[in-house]
Amino acid sequence: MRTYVDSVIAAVEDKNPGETEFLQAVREVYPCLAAVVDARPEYRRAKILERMAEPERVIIFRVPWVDDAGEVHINRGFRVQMNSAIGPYKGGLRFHPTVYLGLLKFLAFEQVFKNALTTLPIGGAKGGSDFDPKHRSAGEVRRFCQSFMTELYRHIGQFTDVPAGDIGVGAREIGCLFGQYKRITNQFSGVLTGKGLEWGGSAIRPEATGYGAVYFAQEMLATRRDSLEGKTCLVSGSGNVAQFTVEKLIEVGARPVTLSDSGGFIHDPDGIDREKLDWVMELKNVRRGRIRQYAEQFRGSRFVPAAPGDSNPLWSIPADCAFPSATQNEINGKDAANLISSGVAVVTEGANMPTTPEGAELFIASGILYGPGKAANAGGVAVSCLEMAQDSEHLQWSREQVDERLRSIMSSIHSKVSAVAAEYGQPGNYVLGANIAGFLRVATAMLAEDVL
Ligand code: NDP
Ligand code: 2IT
Repeated sequence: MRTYVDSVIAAVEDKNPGETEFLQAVREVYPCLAAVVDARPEYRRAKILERMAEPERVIIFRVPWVDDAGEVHINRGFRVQMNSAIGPYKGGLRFHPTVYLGLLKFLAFEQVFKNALTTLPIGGAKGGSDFDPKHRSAGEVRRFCQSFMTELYRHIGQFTDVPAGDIGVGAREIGCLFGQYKRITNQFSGVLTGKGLEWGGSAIRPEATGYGAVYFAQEMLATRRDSLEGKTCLVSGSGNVAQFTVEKLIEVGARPVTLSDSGGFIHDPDGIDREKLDWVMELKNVRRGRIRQYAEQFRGSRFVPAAPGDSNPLWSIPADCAFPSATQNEINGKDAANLISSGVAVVTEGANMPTTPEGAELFIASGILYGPGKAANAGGVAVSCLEMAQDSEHLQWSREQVDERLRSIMSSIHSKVSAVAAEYGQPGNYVLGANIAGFLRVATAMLAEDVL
């Protein structure tokens, strides 16, 4: 028999054809909510599930800019303002050629639940552009960012919508975007997070997603009286999240052995130590090079180029823990099976939805510790909200203060998600716990605000 949740999902599918990742995210979250909506008819009457799958507002705009050779380019800009029930819209901007509406709707949808889990007052949004910053000069990136903000500025604000970084948007891009916002509005406000320390940023914001993912893994391991010390860890990506995941792993005595980018991955069985990580940070953040150069630099490591196939050999390397930190759907069913059979006991998602539905099902069924992105990578947006708090009071907190709050937020997320999973009869199922806990907070606010 078709259930109420099935019929909501079918309606979302009908209404959003071709939005593959958005539909994947809805199909992952909504079945977890069946018991909740069955027990609480008021959610069904108010059509909370139907509303949550429809963005409050989507802005799509033209972004014209001129390259170094004088050629005009037209990109498409987006902001998906998904849900403001518990706070101003909040979520990153992604600049990547794969960006389209369906991708940003998935990210905005996930962000709503994630932000609710942080315990802080932030709604959910995501935005970006199909602009590819790779191989573009600093001047081209600046001109693109200025053009992008020249339209976006009228839709955002410190009490309305506060964007931040995501793939392809780091400190350099946030700087250009902030400079243009200030120039147009004549306001120095907390309209963006991820700002530099000297101009309204927060300590630990660059580190927060990676550190938070490691803190979440520690919380999960602690339930089995275990720790990260001495554990071999697979990390994918080599951008913001991957770099600070590796930094924290080194600090807690674990042994990260891989990093990747879209060209392939490196495996360093001796472990990526502090000195090697500093080299990677310089390579990626200053020289903007490729991860394959690592294998030319450090003896004993090897580079495996990305190749089409039914699995990624990165996930077949024997290890104790995996921290996928590159992009969506980077672990498929076969990869998940390989990870489980080679003995991985912990998977902590630094990226958003890095595991396909088949992979996630295998992780859950296997009983390993599996921390889904909306819980495990919430440290980034949580510290973004702490940046908003500091901007509002025109003060700056110390590194120690912010790190302490980040630890305590990750611990609260872990306790809440565990408790809710147990309450709904599936102890240890962090996917179920995260989806229900995030939903309950937003749904309660939506009912109370009663916007009809
Ligand atoms: P960066 O742009 O700093 O790094 C992204 C990394 O992932 C790069 O190494 C990039 O390689 C690789 N990558 C990106 N797309 C692909 C792809 N299609 N195939 C293979 N590799 C790819 O981004 P972040 O580190 O900020 O983001 C990584 C993940 O973490 C994303 O899923 C993001 O949504 C998520 N996240 C980020 C947060 C943040 O605070 N920044 C917070 C929470 C989640 P290449 O350079 O070759 O493209
Ligand atoms: O996916 C995410 O949580 C982010 N890219 C960070 C969002 C933010 O507003 O800090």
